[in-house]
Amino acid sequence: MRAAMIRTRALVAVAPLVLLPALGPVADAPEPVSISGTTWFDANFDGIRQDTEGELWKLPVRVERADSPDVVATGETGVGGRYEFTDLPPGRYKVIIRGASERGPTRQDVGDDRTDSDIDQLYGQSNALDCTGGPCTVVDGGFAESHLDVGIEVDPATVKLPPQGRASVKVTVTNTGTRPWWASVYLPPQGVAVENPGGEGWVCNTVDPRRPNCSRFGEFLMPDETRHLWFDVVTVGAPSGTVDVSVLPGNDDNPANNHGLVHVTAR
Ligand SMILES: [Ca+2]
Ligand SMILES: [Ca+2]
Repeated sequence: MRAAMIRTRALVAVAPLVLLPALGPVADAPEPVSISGTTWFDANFDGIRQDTEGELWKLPVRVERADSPDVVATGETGVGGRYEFTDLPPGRYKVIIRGASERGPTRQDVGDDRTDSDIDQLYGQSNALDCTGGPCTVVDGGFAESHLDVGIEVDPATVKLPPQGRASVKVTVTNTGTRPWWASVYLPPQGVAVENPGGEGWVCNTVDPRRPNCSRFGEFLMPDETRHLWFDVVTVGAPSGTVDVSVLPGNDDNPANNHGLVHVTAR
């Protein structure tokens, strides 16, 4: 049975009528617009609501102006995971839906607009909505279990070098979890040196040669996203050594893949 609709009253007053010159025709007042949607639990994190995936209640929802942080309406989801804001003045808006700490927004806009999620994974925020000419778009929000898992692979994992030799190592960093990750990779060498790290947006710091590290300032590694970086491993006297390439994200749910060890042996 279809659940009853919950109406959430907008907190903003309807814009006043615009008065035209006394002798001219009087314009119609702009029709108020409404924004509605449904929130649901994306159990399989595919960004699509299947019939078996239930609604989420009591999630905070707010409407802001598209081009500013001005909040024009707030509420929460109710029966059936529904929310609706009515009597909004025509304008350009965005919708922000908050999940609980253990759940974050699922993949955005993956397919059929009737069954997918319309908010981004970082902030739970919709794209800008053009509500200037009548009813506005439905904004649905899917939320998935929060799961952080970043993994490292190194290639090659074994390097044979002569004294003063040099070889390039490729590092593959992949986010296989459901949460965006603010990425940092550490490249501490033992018995060898790490030089020239970088690539694909990584900004690397080699000031301390014992602890080179690379980060992606201002850019998250999103779920399913892979980024590579490269560095040179250089023998510096010792016949062998290692580089323990690692990611150290807080609360990684699968730390087993957080390291990629490069073995350097003498040729
Ligand atoms: Ca799903
Ligand atoms: Ca991991």
